[in-house]
Amino acid sequence: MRERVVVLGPPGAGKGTQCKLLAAARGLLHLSTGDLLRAEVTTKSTLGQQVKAVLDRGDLVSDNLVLAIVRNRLALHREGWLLDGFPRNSTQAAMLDDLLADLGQPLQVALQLQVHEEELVARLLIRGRSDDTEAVVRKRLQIYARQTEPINAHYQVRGLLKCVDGLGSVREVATRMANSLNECQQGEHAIC
Ligand code: B4P
Repeated sequence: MRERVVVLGPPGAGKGTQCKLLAAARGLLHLSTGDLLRAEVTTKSTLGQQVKAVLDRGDLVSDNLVLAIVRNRLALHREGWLLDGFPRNSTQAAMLDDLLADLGQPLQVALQLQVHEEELVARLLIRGRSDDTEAVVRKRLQIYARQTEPINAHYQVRGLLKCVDGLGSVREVATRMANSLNECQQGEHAIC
């Protein structure tokens, strides 16, 4: 059966890097809300200009806008998917539960990539996107701690949270991610 997976973790943990590899290896849809928002920015539409201002501040874009993006894509794609960067707060987590119940596509696992703060800051400063200045990165990490990290508990109480060590080479982390998904496919309980 094709996997239905949420990938969680702080900014710079490597969610996008790992999701690209996993999606290619397992034939899954990779749905990155960050990439979709940045694509909107490049259209230079009015909405794109509003989104750019939010991204450059390091804030989160509105829940309804992000949900609309995710709903449209998942409704068209029932085969198996990786959600990268969504949900990012408890409202989005509840919205996703409702959406998946409507679509009849239950979540199989939430993989939580774990990386300590100094490594995150170093990686993002090297990445150097327009939202990767030190001040903006620190703000995004604060928002992560306040709004996103608490949703780990949302998945943990449902027995769906599995932690993956995000330190090491991209290849080493990819092997851990793949092993974690294989364990879930074999019916092992998700643990963190
Ligand atoms: P995202 O696009 O999701 O990006 P991210 O969290 O900053 O990075 P990610 O964890 O994917 O790290 P990456 O693989 O790139 O979010 C950007 C913004 O979009 C948010 O701040 C927010 O404003 C908005 N947004 C997105 N989703 C939203 C939502 N649901 N609701 C509201 N707003 C939303 O890796 C980082 C760097 O590390 C790369 O340079 C990579 O090459 C490097 N790297 C990766 N793995 C490594 C490894 N093992 N070792 C060394 N370097 C590594």
